[in-house]
Amino acid sequence: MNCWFTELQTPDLTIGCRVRKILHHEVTPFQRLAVYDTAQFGRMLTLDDVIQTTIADEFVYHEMITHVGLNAHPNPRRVLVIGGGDGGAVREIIKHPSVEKATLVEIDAAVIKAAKEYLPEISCALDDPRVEVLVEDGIKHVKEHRDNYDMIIVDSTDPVGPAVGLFGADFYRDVFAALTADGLFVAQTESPFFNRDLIPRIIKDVRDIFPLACLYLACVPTYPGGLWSFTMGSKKYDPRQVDVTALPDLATRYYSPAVHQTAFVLPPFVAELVQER
Ligand code: SPD
Repeated sequence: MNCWFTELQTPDLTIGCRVRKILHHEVTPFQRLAVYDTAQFGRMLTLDDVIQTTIADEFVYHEMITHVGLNAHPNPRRVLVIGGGDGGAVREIIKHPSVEKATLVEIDAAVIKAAKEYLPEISCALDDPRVEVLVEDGIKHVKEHRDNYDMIIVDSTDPVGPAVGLFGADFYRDVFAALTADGLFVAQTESPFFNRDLIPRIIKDVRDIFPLACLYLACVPTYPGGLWSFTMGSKKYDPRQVDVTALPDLATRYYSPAVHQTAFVLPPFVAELVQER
């Protein structure tokens, strides 16, 4: 079969994956959702023809969006994930024994349903007793929950359509208010190659609101450019000051104590994006 999924990653760049089988396709109230079985990356979930997660490389993204922040906090008990309906972030969060409750707020129930059906390796923790799954708007949720979470993770789609509001200063202010006095948040913040206007704007907004703002990196092969950024805003703890010799063994494949440290080492072309202006 010569069938290809093609994502237009920038107006001038595509990634193509040979498709062995189209497993699912639907139009939800929010977006077009598809699950493909691809030759290179295995099963792959796309939203509006943008790759969200694949069986082959999801561990990089999900480990890095969770453990860096969770290990920067001495006792994260209540954790909120906004987006992330595939369940990958939640699966990683509950590896931390201190976590009493992980709340997932996903706007599109169809993402959760498709992940449970086609991506059980990723969604396997969604029925864990410590996990609460809410189908609602994450922006509204943070507005309505003050001083409630030790960590908030923004596991969003790209900043277009329904996710635009998750990349703005008003939202970061509500995230700040929803965090406890020593809380911190991490958001996926796109490609340092292709989002060179977005990242400095996010860092400035987070710096204006949180005492500490920093950026770290990981390599996600199916995302545009491969090199991916995460931005952290923290009220108290500096993830770069963690004693990595004391970190727990979390059974991870990308994240490790050494990676925790080196993720904050920014190549000069990325460092210039986060410079104070
Ligand atoms: N360019 C796609 C970026 C998608 C980031 N979020 C993915 C969600 C996986 N849980």
